[in-house]
Order: sequence, then C-alpha cells, then structure tokens
Amino acid sequence: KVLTFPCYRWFIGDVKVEIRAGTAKTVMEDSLPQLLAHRKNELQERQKTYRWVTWAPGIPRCIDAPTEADLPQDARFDNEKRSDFEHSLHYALLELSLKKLTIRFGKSWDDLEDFKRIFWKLRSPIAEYCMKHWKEDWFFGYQCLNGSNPRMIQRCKKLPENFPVTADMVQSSMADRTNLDKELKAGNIYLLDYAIMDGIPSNTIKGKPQYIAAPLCLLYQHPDEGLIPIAIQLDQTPDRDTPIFLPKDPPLAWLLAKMWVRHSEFQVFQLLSHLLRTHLVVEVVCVATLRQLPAVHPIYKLLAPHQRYTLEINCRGRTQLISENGIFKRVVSTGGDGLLILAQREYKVLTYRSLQPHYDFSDRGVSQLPNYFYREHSLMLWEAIHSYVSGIVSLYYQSDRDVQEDLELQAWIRDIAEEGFAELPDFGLSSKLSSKEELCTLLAVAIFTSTAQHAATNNGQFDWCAWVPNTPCTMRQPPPTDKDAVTMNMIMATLPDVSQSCVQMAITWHLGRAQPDAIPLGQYTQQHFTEDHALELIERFRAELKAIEKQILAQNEGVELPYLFLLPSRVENSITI
Ligand code: OYP
Repeated sequence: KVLTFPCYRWFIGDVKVEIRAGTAKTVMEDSLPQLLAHRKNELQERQKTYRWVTWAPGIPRCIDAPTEADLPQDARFDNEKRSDFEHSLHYALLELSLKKLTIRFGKSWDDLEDFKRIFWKLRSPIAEYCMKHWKEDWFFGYQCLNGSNPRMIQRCKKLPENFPVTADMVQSSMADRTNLDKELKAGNIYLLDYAIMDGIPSNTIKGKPQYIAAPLCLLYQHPDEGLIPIAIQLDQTPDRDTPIFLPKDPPLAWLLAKMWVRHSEFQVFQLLSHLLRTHLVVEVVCVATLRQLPAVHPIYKLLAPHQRYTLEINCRGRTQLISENGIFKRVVSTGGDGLLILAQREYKVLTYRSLQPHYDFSDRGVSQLPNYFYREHSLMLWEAIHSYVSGIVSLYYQSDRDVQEDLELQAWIRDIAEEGFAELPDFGLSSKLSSKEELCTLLAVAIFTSTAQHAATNNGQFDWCAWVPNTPCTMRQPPPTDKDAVTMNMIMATLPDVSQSCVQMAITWHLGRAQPDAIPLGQYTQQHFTEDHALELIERFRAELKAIEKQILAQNEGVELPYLFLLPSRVENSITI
C-alpha cells in the first residue's frame, strides 16, 4: 500500500502558499515563519513523547518506556505483527514442552545422539547440516567466517603471551614443509580471543551453578583444508597445568574444548554482536531522529523506514529477555548480573569505526581470508547503501556549509553523540557534523546496521543454534582440566539439559525465522519522498540490490552449504525482531 500525502494551500497576506506535504525540506529551505513555527511545534511535541532514559548504566541509553505498552501508538507493532509475534512464541514453546515431556518419561539423556530426540527436523536445512557436520574442524572454521558471529575472528601475527602454543604442538595440523612460525609470518594464523568473558559472574539456575570460560582459539588457514582450529585454551591466565587442547588429543577432549569455545560464542554473539551492536546502537539513532527531525526533513524521511518496530522489539527484549526473570536468567549462563557486565565491557570499547565494515575488516586483518562470504556481501551492501544515501544527501545539501548550518541536523547528531552514546569518550563520533561526507557515513552506518548487520547476526540463529551442542547457551560443569579424563557422561552433564535446550531452540527459532510481514531492504511502502529526483535514487538503489541479489544467487547455486543471510530480499528494512 502506498500512502499519498495531501496538498496544503493557504494565504499569507496576498501570497498563496502551496506545499505538498510530501516535499522534503531542510530548515534552511523553509523560510516562512508559519512553517518554521510548525517545525518547532512538532519537535516540541515529539520531545515530550520520546524521551531518553538510562535503563542501565554503561550501555547505550534508550527510549523512556518501561514496557511496550507505554510506547506511543506510532511506535507500536500493528495487530498482525503483534499476534504473529505472540503466537509464534507460544507455538514454539508448546511444541518443545511436548518434546520435553516425551523425554522425561522416556529414555535416559546420556548421549549426544539424544539431542536428536528434541531436535526440530525439517525446519532448516542448515540446522540439519549442522547436526551432521558440527564435529568437523573445517565446519568450526567455517562458522567463524559465515556463522552467526562473523566478526570475532582476527589475524594473529604474534601469539598472545597468555597462550603459549609451541610449534611442536601444532605441527601435525600444518601443511607439508611449513611450521607455525612461517605461517604466522605468512599471515595464515588467526585467533578467537574471548578475553571479554574473563571473570564474568555466572548464573545459578534452579539452584545449580552454571559455568563460563574465557577461551583462546588459534586457527590456521590450511592450503587444502581451509580454515581449521589448531589449538584451544579455556583460560586467560594459564598456569603450568592448564591444558592446551589439540586436534590430535582424544576426540572427546578436543570436541569438548570446541564446545566451550562455541559456548562463549553464544554469549558474545547474542549479547554483543546482536543485542548491543545492532539493536541498542540503532535505537539511539531512532530516538534522536524522532526527537530532533521534523517529518518533512529529508533525513527523517530517509531514516524512518529503517526504524520501523525497533523501539517495540527492544522494549520487549528489555522486559522479557534480559530482565531479572527473563529468558537469560532462566536458561543462559550469563543470565543475572553477567549479561550486563559483559555488555558494559563491550560498550566501553565500542567504536564508531568498528561499525563501518571496511574498517572492521581491515582492523581485524581479515581482508585476505577466502570464502568469507559475510565480508564480500556486507561490502557490496555497504557500497549500495552508501551510494544511495550520498545521492539523497546531495539532493538537499549543496555544500558542507549547508550541513553545518542545518541546526536541526546538528541537534540530531548532538542527541546521538551526547545523549544516546553518553559517557563514551573513545567512541569516535563527533557531536558536530561538519561535512556532507560525515553525514553520509553516519547515515550509511545507521542503515547498514539496521538492515545488513542485523540480518547477518539475527537470521542464522536457529540454523546455528538449533543443534544445541554446536552453540550451547549454558554449561553446567566447569571446563575440563585433564584431557584424558573427558567422557561422554561428562559432556552430557556439561551441555544444557533438556529443558534449557528446548528453550534455546524455541527462542532462536522464534527470532530467526523469516517474519511474515517483513519489508525487504530498499522497499519503501510508505512514500515518504515524493520528489522525482529522490524517487529515481530509490529506483537506482533497488536496481543495485537486484544486481547483488543475482550475484549472490549465482554464487550459491548448487552449493551444499549456501550463504544467503545477506541476500537483499531476505534482509529486512529495519530491526523488527
Ligand atoms: C523479545 O519469554 C525478544 O516471552 C525475544 O528481543 C523474545 C521475547 C521477547 C520473548 C521472551 C518470552 C526480542 C530483542 C532482542 C534481541 C537481541 C538478543 C537476542 C538474544 C536471543 C537469545 C536467545 C536465548 C536462547 C536461550
């Protein structure tokens, strides 16, 4: 449905004034006192309606609304979305409680195969693929590149001092005629470092303590086998007896070590990559936009479609997911105090630079990694988005001075930098916009994060987490300290129990499935812009997305494990889930 805007006409003295409400205007272009007064009133009203609040210290500030019911109607889900959201969740939880019951009264829970009895079949080919291949080292490596947390891996030029891997230990993983030193120099060694997890307090669930580790994992870009893990340590401050797990160890020991890495991955992925770096970052822009830009402002028109439903889903997340008695408290190891401490640590080091994909890849030293589809596709989408926003910006701003003099825009960025990202001295976003280029970068970051980046982290979560041993949400026993003592019993006592596993599947399915009312990237169903030039730019943006779509489909044709999370038609226009 396309909404068309009415045309307003009136007289000021003898002068006939005619505006199509659809025409975007910056404050400099609106010279009539009445219109200026109208902008001012609109903003005063909006600032009364949308207020900043500190939900918790040390993370981005957010909308002042204790629950979604406190949001203004404009920011609410429509009926269809609400009932779908609520039904889908109940459906998943019900389905899985039935499974849980059959296990309770059925056989024992003592082998990895038992996870198959609660596994939801036929839901996702990737989840099934995962169930078959999760133990394989190449598959572990693949997930660092194209799994649900593709931003953790970094090049390792020099071994960290707290990770004393020797050349001997890993020689058997190396290709012929090479060794660890040579490969470090050649740039073929990579690292996953979960130092941020070190010392995070862990949850107690139904009276039982849960456990957290802070692993280090070394990977090798093998010429034939691809990226494979070659050494794992589960502690940041090793002593003499801290084991370094290796692929040549007893298979169950190596497997359990990898599961510990994947358990950290669950926490970092959900709380940091997903919640903090997409949901909460985008909410800041969202609140500032509603407070500081009137609806006729071109930047409001540009951003509004990328902010649909974000306030409501975030409110629901705060009340039901990460709240005191929320899902995290009930089934995840970082539930309770842990999750906030973890998010605060990440927030302290969050940079504006790291939200820009080119910098993110070059800073992590991963530009050369082959088969890094997430990187390839994100860069294509970034370019398309950046060129679209640059086009729009140039329609309304002729020069850098126009940007500097747009006081609404300046109030907007001040709100973002000083109110939203408060107390973040090293974030790296100035509270003044001095050029068109700075404006374009910020807009591209806002749109990229609410579309591509969210899709890359959110949409695969059922695929990668449904087979619970591949990405466990909690661990019920401490990390192993003796390689030779690892048994299947120990593994089963460590992994999530039946009921935790069922909740993990239900919630990740609920959040990861395609949304029935999704609006794909670049589809603007409410016609905010009405000018021909702007409409042409939208058309061009869509054409570019179509070309990207084609390219991604061609690249994936016949591929056993396709990467389609950034297929433009599957990327939503905003964070709605
Ligand atoms: C909101 O029990 C959201 O009713 C999800 O939050 C689920 C609910 C409500 C319903 C909970 C209930 C969405 C926004 C967000 C986010 C990002 C973090 C997602 C983390 C997912 C963790 C899955 C946990 C599985 C054990």
